[in-house]
Amino acid sequence: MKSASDTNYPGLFITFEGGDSCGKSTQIRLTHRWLLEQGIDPVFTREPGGTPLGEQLRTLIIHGPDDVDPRTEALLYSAQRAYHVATKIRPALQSGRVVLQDRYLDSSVAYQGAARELGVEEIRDLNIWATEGLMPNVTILLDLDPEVAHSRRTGEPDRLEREPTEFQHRVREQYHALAEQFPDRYRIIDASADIETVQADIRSALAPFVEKLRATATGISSAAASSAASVSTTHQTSGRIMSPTPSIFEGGSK
Ligand code: ATM
Repeated sequence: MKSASDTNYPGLFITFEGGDSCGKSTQIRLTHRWLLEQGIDPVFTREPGGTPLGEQLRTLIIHGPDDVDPRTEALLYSAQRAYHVATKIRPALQSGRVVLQDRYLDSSVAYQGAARELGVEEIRDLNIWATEGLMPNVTILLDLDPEVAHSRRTGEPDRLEREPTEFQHRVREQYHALAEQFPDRYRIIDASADIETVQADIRSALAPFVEKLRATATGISSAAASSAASVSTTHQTSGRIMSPTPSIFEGGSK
């Protein structure tokens, strides 16, 4: 078992969190584009999902039967996460890649631990076991009042979106508690602003991490695409290996 909070890897692990309909998918895509423009080619992935097995579990969890009980749900989330970490996230971080991820362990703490009332500590411990303690370097929290989020929602609600607004309030409160507990890791972004403002705030929050990456990894090209053309093999710099091959969305489409 690795330590309870493992950030001891050469890569950079960025996660996005937030309640339903907070604009997360749009913002993470814009962030992906920005990173590519910076010459950083991230592994772009998501939970639930991120692997073929994870995507199958995603369908089962989100669109599965209504009688899936909270403990089963929590175990399915942690199972897909264990596999995702073991086969994709940890190897990428160990090889020096940047991982840009839509939701991680904190989603389980907020949704299953707090909102489903299974216990924040129990769910945290379950997921630390599942991931051997692998933690992000930075977590972007897109913070939005659940009432505002509800008014933004379009289309048929899925199983979790059918939960009452009270459920979403518990999710939000738990995210705030996590942000307070881990101020070094969390960056709270006001998601009620327009898309451009939210994206600008995210970029400002991530800029120091990108700067640090630049400082330790020489040879990052101005664009990942030109990197692909100009570098024939992966190159290691100060413990970070920047892949020369730009990946598109490696976690399946949303
Ligand atoms: P996205 O819509 O952000 O892809 O997330 C799918 C749902 O999965 C989301 N709720 N809704 N609707 C949050 C939920 N979820 C959990 O409940 N626990 C978890 O660990 C994860 C990763 C997601």
